Amino acid sequence: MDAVQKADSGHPGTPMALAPLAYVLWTQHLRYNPANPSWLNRDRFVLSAGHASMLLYSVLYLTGYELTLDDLKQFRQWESKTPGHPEYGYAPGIETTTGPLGQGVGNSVGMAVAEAHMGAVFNRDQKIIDHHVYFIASDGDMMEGVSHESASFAGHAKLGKLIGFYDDNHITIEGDTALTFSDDTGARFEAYGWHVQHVADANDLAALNRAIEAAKAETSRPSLIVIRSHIGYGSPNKHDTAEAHGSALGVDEIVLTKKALGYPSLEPFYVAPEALRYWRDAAKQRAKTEDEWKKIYDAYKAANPALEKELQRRLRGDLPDGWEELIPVFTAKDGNVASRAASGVVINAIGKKIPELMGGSADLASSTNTIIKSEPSFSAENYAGRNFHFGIREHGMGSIMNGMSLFGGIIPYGATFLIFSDYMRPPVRLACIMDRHVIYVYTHDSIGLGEDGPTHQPIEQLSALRAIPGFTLIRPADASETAEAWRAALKHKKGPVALVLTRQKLPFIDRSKYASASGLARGAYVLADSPGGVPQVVLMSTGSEVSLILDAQKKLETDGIRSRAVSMPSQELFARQDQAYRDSVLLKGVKRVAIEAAHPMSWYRWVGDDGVIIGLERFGASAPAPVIYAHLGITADRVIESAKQLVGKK
Ligand SMILES: Cc1ncc(C[n+]2csc(CCOP(=O)(O)OP(=O)(O)O)c2C)c(N)n1
Repeated sequence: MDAVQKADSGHPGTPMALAPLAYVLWTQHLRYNPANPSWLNRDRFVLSAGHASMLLYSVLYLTGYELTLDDLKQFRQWESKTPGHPEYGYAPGIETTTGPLGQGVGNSVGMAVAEAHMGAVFNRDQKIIDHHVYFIASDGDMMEGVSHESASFAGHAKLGKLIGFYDDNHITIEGDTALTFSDDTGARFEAYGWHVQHVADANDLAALNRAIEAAKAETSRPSLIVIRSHIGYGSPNKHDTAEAHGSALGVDEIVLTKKALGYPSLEPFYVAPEALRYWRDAAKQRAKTEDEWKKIYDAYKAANPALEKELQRRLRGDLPDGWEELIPVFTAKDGNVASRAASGVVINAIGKKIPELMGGSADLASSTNTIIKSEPSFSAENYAGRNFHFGIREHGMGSIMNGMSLFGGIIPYGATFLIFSDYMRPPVRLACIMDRHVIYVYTHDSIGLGEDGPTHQPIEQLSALRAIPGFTLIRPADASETAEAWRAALKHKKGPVALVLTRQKLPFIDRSKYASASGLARGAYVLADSPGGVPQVVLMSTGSEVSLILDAQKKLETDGIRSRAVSMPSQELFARQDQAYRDSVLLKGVKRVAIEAAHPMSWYRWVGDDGVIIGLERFGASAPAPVIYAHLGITADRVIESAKQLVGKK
């Protein structure tokens, strides 16, 4: 109440209502150690209802994490450890960034997947990975689709270590949930295959305890505990109102509330010393769970030294020695290859050597070429499997991937058609905010997919994804660049990388005549210059349209125009190069033409004021790919025409 009042913004009602739950969890159940917030076998706790952040911050302070009362007084202030919503990396004990409702549920499922997988791979006689993942979800979390997708997957995968609390308080921003929400949430989760319990009174500590004990005892199904609570509990005039959700209670109401609750002082931020001592003592007791675990870990290490080394390598995020030697080299013998097919070859070549590479697709494996052959699938029967079947749940896939990545030791990849990246954009954005090393494989990347038509043909997706801060998009031009794209994606540990790949075959680019595809690492590189001096025009492109600039370059040459062909598979990697390199590729003062079968928005920076962008500002069409390309003017002829105009030859 006091922190929200001081900030004059925030959400007091749910922290007030769920204080008893937090008390029971942190003093009696959670395995954690404030002195070592990131020990491997701690229980994970995710506050999916991220707006209730003050609940988590208060408990982290009370239990003795590195978060002081002064930090609580800095709630929602510039560069404080206590931003409006919990943000990963700001305060110890925050396991993930939450706030967009539903995401925390998906992240929790991902963490439970990782717990199950890493345990199956690394546990021996000693169970070094064996803990629970808890989350708190609000009405909003339960209404959002991503929680449905993730919960459905969790039930199917029988993730027995996952325990969720549903804060059933009947209040959202617009008022009573009766306005919009008639689901029987408990019954819905039962139908997903969860073990569901009800606690009728959020203040009934004994009932909460019993329910948590029963949830822990249930090992073959995830658990949901539906708790009837009253938002703003204790506030004489604001409890059970939407007002208590998202505004400070007001100084007078806080006084009334403290009196009503019998709080020992009216002084803001007062914490009774005996209460603080009680919490800190309880935390010390809980921290013993780490001491016990350390003994198990030491025995494990002594019995399995090589495996323990491997575990630590994975947790550090170091790639195994020698993996790059396995990246395939594509030659003329391979002929014309779709980049999705080349990607499948690369995944299979390197996948065996990189066990932390774990992923799959949203039911499109045969189209996205993302199966590692001869590896088993992750399933309730075999958590050690690495081929992942997310089901047709793109949003859940993105959110689960974030949870897997946050756990550590796993580089998750997830695939779908580029068009359906729209269905998973919220977790993609959060992966960027949290600098997660996750890899997206987005195939069927343009009108080049042909007959499936405009519903499946991405137009604005490339520019929209490129606009997310911290996102790295790579759209390779041929099989060789696809191999380099995987190299870059695995080495790029800070933030997600998307490989954007074609359905259709791409012409072979003869690297004995053109520059090596290793230039991809710098985002853009010169494929070739026309002979005879400084180029008069720079032609640039990505992916399937690179072959068009190479065709155009040849024709321009016969017409006496010198051009430079630049492959720019990643605008983001290129933007991170120094100015000198960028100038050496784009040649300051020389006019530029860019072509990409997508919305032109992201190209303006690169062509300059006097350049030309050949792109698409309309939806595609259902027809064979070459017909669509011709009708929509994504052609070498358009490049030639534009280049001639720019050099004044037309
Ligand atoms: C995806 C998403 N949509 C909308 C919001 C804005 N928002 C924050 S809390 C909330 C709903 C509040 O109701 P509930 O989830 O029951 O939380 P409580 O009132 O119990 O704190 C909304 C719509 C959001 N944070 N995330």
